[in-house]
Amino acid sequence: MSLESRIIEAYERHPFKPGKYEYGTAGFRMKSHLLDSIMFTVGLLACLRSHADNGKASGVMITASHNPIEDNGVKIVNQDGEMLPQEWEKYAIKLANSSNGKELFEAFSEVAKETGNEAILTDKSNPILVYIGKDTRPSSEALSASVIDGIKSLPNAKFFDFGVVTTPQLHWVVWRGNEENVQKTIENYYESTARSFSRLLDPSQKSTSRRQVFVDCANGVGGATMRKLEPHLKLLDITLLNESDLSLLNAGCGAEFVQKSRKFPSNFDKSNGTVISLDGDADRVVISYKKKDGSFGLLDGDKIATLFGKFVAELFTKNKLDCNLGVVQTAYANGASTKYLKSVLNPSNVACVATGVKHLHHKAKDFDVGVYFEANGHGTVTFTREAFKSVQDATQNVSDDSQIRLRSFFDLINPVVGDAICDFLAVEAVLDYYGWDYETWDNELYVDLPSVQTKLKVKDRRVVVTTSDETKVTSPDGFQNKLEKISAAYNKGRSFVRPSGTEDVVRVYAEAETEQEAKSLAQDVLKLVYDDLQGTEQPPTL
Ligand code: G16
Repeated sequence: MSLESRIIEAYERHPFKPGKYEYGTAGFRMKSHLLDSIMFTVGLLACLRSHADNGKASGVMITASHNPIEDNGVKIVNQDGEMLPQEWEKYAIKLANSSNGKELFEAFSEVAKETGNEAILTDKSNPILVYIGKDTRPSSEALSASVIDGIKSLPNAKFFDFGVVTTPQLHWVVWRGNEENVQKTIENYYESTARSFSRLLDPSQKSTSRRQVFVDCANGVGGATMRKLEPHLKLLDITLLNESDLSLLNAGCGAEFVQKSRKFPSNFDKSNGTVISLDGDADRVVISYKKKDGSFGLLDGDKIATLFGKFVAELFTKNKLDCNLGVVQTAYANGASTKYLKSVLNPSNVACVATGVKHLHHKAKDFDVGVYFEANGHGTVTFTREAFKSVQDATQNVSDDSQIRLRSFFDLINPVVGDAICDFLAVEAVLDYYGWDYETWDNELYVDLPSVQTKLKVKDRRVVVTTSDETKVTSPDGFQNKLEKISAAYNKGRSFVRPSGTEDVVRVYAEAETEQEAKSLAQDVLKLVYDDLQGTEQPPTL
């Protein structure tokens, strides 16, 4: 059978649902019943990525992360373990919007030709390999089967199904497997993570004491991973919360809930002090704790970025290593964190880009070592091969703890994608290094300006157009002026609005000198959004 007939026949089993599908902030994401045909086309595109790299594995992760249970989504993992290159997103969109098999085959052929992969259309000997992972949502199994159907329509394509894994685990096996030219197992991920963590926390390997931690798994896929990793983490005494009740996925728990609502996750007894919250697919982490005065404290992505930045800068200096260190944030970064970073780094090494880890990751790679975090806890540390080599060279004849720590930090961090588990383990070890508790960490570097994040449904969120760093609205006309006037009425007032890339809402951010002012500013901006952007629900009362 010709390739054309194979694709047409197989695509018939995955009927296209009319719509206009976009590869958004985090891939394709929507109500799960709309995704069947899209998954099939993603299988094809992942094959093209692998083909473009002589059969190195690409990856497909099925998850909708922080979204509600009825949603699902898919992200394509590049052969280097990072996200799909942005210049390929238009190809993903083109395939996903093909309304029948003939159109899909034509689109596939055009993309193959345009990307120099014409041989995939005729030659059956070129190797193609795709790794697949999925979260625990009820719709994920069938959607994963649709991806596999897409892959199977190419006669020589092979795939390996890793089953239920976190998003960062799938990125890790793609990255490390291709780098070392062997297929990695998820067991390798556990061993490597636990080994580097134990050396980072306890370089002399003499400790017998265990740090107590509570981990809120958002009832997402991180629960299963933490359960398997836990026996390897001998220096931690871990209690898992919200581990696997799918009916409560991301509901009242998890990083998104804790960061946006400024509340402890459900099932956490605050007399225990501190809780680490993962999001639904374990690529984000925030920490909440009870302050000495009894109030709620949040340690978000900005706090993690500044902690990691400080640690790396100091250990590089201590080990006499030179490094161009940069930190990348988004408009959501608390103004106080940006001010602090600009005071300790060259201000041009503190960048602000649009929301979406793909933008931060890309920018971070401009630096030898790039620390990037969204305030919502999504982030990691990237480093060049040269920077990693200089760390390896400097720590070859390991003679002191700081050398072991520096090396272990770079071994633990997952440089290809934000990994909530590696990030929180690194936080635990770095805090131990400084001898800080969570509250000391919170107050030591800078104190957050009070801020509020909220959202509103409007008639069409796409009418909102912003500047590339999302700090200002450029359309509709006059909206930005009104926003600035409202913000100027508050001490240290700053606010912005942007259309979400993962939900059908406009997001609102506001910060000001006091909590009261931040809330009031957010309330005023919500009203402006409601009035000027045709809100379709009443603004929440903050
Ligand atoms: C995704 C993206 C993040 C982004 C978040 C919210 O996270 O990967 O970079 O911050 O959505 O995006 P938006 O405000 O555009 O809806 P996740 O964890 O849901 O994959």
